[in-house]
Amino acid sequence: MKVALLAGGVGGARLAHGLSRILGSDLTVIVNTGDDLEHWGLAISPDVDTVMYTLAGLGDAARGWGLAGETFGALEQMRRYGEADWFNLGDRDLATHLVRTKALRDGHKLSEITDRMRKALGVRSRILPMCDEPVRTIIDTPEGSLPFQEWLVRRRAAPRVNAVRFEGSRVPAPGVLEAIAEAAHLIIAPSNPYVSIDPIPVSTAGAIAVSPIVKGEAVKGPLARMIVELRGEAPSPAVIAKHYGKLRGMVVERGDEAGIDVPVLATSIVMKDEEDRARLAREVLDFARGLS
Ligand code: FO1
Repeated sequence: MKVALLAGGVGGARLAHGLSRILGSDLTVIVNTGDDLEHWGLAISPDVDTVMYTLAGLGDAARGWGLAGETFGALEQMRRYGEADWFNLGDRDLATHLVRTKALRDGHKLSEITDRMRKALGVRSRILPMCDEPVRTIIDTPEGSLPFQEWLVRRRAAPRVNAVRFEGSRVPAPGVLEAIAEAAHLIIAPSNPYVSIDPIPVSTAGAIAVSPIVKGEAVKGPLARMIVELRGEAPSPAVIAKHYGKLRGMVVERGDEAGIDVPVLATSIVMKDEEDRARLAREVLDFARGLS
């Protein structure tokens, strides 16, 4: 049974990991690249890397991004040179960005490079960046427009969000539309809808979404505040369901079912460890099968 998963960073990677353990090569993860940036002259794709490292079992579980056991000697040296030190690129993580930057410079596509890298790391599931051409998520704030990572990491998501927009031509990378067409189920990971899923240029109609909101709070990141600032509503899975529209089903935390007008699976959706990831993935797949 083939499955396509739309995913952003940390929450997306955790569900992807659970699904990957069950589905192996039958899973395609379509990953947001709106968070990408150029830093120290290198092409960085944080969400692609978070998914790739997590599926390879190499990710830092506590942080959710970067590699486990990472060191930051290069960052320290860059600081001594007076270079930007607000984005924490680890020493081994740098290898990924060096390989990607060189391959892009040699004319290869981001989707090809990602495929080569995930295979080198022993990842059986396919990881597809949403687009090959650069896309940049821009956060409009009262202090001006900020590229996503500058808003999230450099400014610690402090400036109020007036609007989210995307720069660059959002053409799906080769394989993205085919993977969705071939999939028995399209699943939306518990990622931020505004900055992780909306940038992905595919229809979410007929998808099954896993809520990134639990008991009024975001599982991770600034989503709860963004819902208030962008929509003027209290954060809830119902707001997420309404945002996507035309879902086939929604997976929420027990007790969070109110106001959702599509079939709901209410279970425990916070993924604290690998067992949680595998159990939630199994439940989501069973729910999806039951809806077909
Ligand atoms: N997140 C942070 O909060 N601070 C960082 O310094 C940081 C560095 C970083 C480096 C590589 C990478 O792949 C991810 C990194 N992230 C960092 C995570 C990233 O900013 C976000 O979690 C995602 O873009 C949101 O999905």
